[in-house]
Amino acid sequence: MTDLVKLAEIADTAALTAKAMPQFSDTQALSVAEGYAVQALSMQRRYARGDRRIGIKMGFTSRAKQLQMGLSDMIWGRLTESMREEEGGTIDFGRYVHPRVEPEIAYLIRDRLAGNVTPLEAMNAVAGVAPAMEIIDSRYDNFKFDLGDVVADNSSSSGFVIGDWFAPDTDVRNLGLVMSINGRAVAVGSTAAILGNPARALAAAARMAASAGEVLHPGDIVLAGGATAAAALAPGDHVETQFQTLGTVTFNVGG
Ligand code: OOG
Ligand code: MG
Repeated sequence: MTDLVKLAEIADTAALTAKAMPQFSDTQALSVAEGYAVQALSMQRRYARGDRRIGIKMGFTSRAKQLQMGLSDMIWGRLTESMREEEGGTIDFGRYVHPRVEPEIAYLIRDRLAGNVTPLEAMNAVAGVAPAMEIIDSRYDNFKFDLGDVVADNSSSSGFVIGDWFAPDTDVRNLGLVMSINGRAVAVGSTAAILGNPARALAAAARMAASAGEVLHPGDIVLAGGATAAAALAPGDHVETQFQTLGTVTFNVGG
């Protein structure tokens, strides 16, 4: 029998020490359900050290992300306080294994959301929307994994940067965006790449989290998923994403 508690400890240690680990599926395949069980157990270890869950991130909500990673099922992970990086600030490269960045849309929850809701119902429970970037970091060697692996690794959740908050009725269905590193465009796309409308990812977050008995609480953040493929980060990088009508989100990578 697969020792899920042991795998959770391995995943937690890899994230805590920023050291890559072999894929779990190299030795024994994990089902997606087992992956979520490992994720929950490893996050319990993190919370026990004083970190706090502050939201949910969705993954593989765009074709660009699915194609880049070769996986096509939507996944979710837990965001914690310690993953929040300051907009315009400098991230510590040493906290990450092989980080990548991707443009996203963030939602701030105003009213409790649990279970099956429509995108419209989900939008009506929101206090604000913001342009954002997620800093993903697989803890697996070579950033390679199957579905069970990545879910067990908290869906590569590692860091995120959020720009200015806008009113909840701000139209973010189809906004052009350009992500640049050191002034060179590395990804160009639209928020429409996120399930045709990022509000669908918000509804999916409420639904998928509920399958683990979790609800979206007032004050929680939801990341809707990368709109484009992710780009690798290196020490010294300056990262900037311009979002049509929502302004710019930036951060630097420390050496
Ligand atoms: C998995 C996480 C996917 C997204 O926005 O699609 C994700 C990964 O690509 O490492 O965060
Ligand atoms: Mg993402």
